[in-house]
Formats: sequence, structure tokens, C-alpha cells
Amino acid sequence: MKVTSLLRMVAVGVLMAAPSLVSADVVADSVADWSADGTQGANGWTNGFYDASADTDGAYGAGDFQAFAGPTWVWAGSNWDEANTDGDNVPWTTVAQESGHPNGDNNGVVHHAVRRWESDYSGDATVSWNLAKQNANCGNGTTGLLYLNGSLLDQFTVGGTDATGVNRTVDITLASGDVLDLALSPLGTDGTLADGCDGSFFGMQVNAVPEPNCLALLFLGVLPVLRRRK
Ligand SMILES: [Ca+2]
Ligand SMILES: [Ca+2]
Ligand SMILES: [Ca+2]
Repeated sequence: MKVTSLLRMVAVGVLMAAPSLVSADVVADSVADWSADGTQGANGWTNGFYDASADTDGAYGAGDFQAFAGPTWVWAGSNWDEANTDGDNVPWTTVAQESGHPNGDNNGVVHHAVRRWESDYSGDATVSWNLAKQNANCGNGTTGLLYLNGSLLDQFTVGGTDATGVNRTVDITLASGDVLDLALSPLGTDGTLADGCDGSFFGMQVNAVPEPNCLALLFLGVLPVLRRRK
């Protein structure tokens, strides 16, 4: 067999194997998994908030997450929001498919808007999360905070006019039942907790990391063949 034919066969084999070996499997995606009718817990996702003002120890923990539920909170057709019986829109706390809004100390209590995903996956994974201003006209910016079982993994603050924002990736190991929380805080680049113009895009995707021995076996199997044909 000619070397070129052999290489072609190897290339085809690698391409056929690639989707399962190289492309990480998406195990959670806050956009794709979004429940169009606001079902809490659908696909492992629950929408809620963190009342930082009411937290006696001042540090976020997994038990500080509060799921949105009636009568205080309502499914408003495309987002969870305050029932707003008094008509003042305060607190501004809300979570939608791709965006949300925290509440700042200029409007009373400090709320972080939070997306929670409970893992049904065990193993190595990467979490890719994004934050950008939706209302990029004004304000001091917002902060995204990523937690695993209440422990901070990563955080980033975007400025008030930053419509581009950031995409960040964190390596983790998950066990079934672990919870990942992505919180949207009113904290701005000036270090204050005002919420003016704080509407922001925030989301996350969890990808399973392929078993390293699968890739190793593939290359170990291919290398000796290539060497022999040189
Ligand atoms: Ca706490
Ligand atoms: Ca209100
Ligand atoms: Ca802010």
C-alpha cells in the first residue's frame, strides 16, 4: 500500500472517530436547556437569586440559593420576575434565557440573579461561562460569579458599556448531585453595588472532557504504523 493511501485511511479513521473523541459532549447549556414555560428544575436548571443583604455570614454558600417561587416571584412568560404587586419594579431581580438583572443597594437589598444547574454527570468537565452588558449605555457594570457547591471558582466584572464582555472557561471535576451556580451581581468596576443599567447577558455551558486514554490509545495505535511507512 502506498504511504499516501495509508495516510488517507488514517485521516478518514481519525475524522470518523473525532466527534466522539475530540468534541467534548455538552452536558448542560443554559440557553439550549432553557424551559420555555418556566418549569423549575427542567433539564437540571433552576432559576433563582441570592439575597446578599439577608445573608448573616456575608459569604455565598450553596444553601443561600433561593429558587424563584410564588407568590413573591412569577413566571412572566419569558423570564422569572418579581410579582410586582406594588408596581415599582423593585427589586429588579430577574432571570431570562440569555440575560438577567440583579438588584442593587440603590434599590434596597442586594440580590444576585442566579442560574443553578444540578449535575447528573460524573467526571472531568469544563465550564464555559459568559458575561456582557445587555444595556451597554450606562451604569457601573456587573459581575459574574461561578460557584461549585457554593465555592467560588471564577469571577469577572464588566464595565457599564461593555457589550462584548468575556467568555471564560474553568476546568472542574463533577459528581452527580453537584450544583453549579452562575450569579449576576450588581458589583461594578467602581466597587459599588448600584444596579442602574445592569441588564446583562450571562450563561454557561458544561462540557464533558473526553477520557484521555481514548485519545492516547488512538495515537498510540497510529504512530507505529506511520513510523514503519517512513
Ligand atoms: Ca452565606
Ligand atoms: Ca415591586
Ligand atoms: Ca452595577
